[in-house]
Amino acid sequence: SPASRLANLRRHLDLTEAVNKVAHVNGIGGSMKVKVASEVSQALSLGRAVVALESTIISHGMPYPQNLQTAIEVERIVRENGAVPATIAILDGTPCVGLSLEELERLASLGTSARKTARRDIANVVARGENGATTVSATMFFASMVNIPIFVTGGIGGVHRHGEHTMDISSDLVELGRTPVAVVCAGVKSILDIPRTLEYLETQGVCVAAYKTNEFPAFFTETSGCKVSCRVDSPEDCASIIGKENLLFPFFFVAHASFKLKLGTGILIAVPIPQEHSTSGHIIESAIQKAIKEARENNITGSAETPFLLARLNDLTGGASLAANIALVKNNALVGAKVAVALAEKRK
Ligand code: PSU
Ligand code: MN
Repeated sequence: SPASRLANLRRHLDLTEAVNKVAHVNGIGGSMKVKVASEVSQALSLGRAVVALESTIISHGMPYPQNLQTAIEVERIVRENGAVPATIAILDGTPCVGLSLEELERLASLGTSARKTARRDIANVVARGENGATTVSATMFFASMVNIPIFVTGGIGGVHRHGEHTMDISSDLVELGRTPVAVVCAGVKSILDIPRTLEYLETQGVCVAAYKTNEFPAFFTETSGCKVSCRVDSPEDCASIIGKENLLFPFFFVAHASFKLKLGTGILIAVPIPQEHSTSGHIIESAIQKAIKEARENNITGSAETPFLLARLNDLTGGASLAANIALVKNNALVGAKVAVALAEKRK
């Protein structure tokens, strides 16, 4: 009908305006630019499914060229399942939402010479015009800024072992407590203290949902011995929780706004590694013990610790940990894209 066409057009215009506005946001020293790829801003303006992806996993999480291959594969899986991928990174000081192939290549070959950028580093990297690979916390920040409700990664940061003494708790956990984005991951690695990580997420008010299981997965293995309070069994199930919990697209859902909970927190959707890739879990556990010992002996702490452990783990397992890592990220991309599509369906 003409009325519904008009409503659709208005919705489109409102959102286009909202997305374009994001192009200039107030930052340090006045305003700063955020570059949103046209494919991404178009999908957002039409209310289509978009999946955000982080970039520290590319620069610091995997070696070249597997990092580039994986980044490309993950984007392809997202597309094949009906969503638009938006890899997020800071290039020459400009936060970018959605990277071209050339930009992906650049980031992948920069590797660890790109700066690992968590929330605390964003202003610094932007001010200095540096290249920043965004961690889960910084990626959530930008995804939320442009209204992308869902983000896929491999593993998130957590409470480090002995974190009760060092206070090394990843800013990813605090971000989940204050930014309304759903994060799909394969749990956290046992390089971290998993029970304390879950306690901290509870303190932050974060819903931790395990996908088709009652247990929180431990990245390389399907189980961690820790139960979660929420089990989800389908993409639609995930979408209904995300839709209840967070305010999506306030621009045209004004009438519905009062029915949303507007909790303002993120949601963690933990998807276990596919069974056929989890067999090497026990080999990996002994390598983890060794890598942690080496980190202590070499006094590697703070933001350097996670990249160090990931690289050592890969060496010590003869590449097995990398293969498992790649397999689970791809699986997360599949699930995340389906959740994004289910969310977009709900908005129609
Ligand atoms: N865990 C992984 N792979 C990764 C990371 C964590 O299995 O690449 C990266 C993510 O970008 C995550 C960050 O957000 O490390 C956490 O770092 P830290 O522990 O310094 O907060
Ligand atoms: Mn840390």
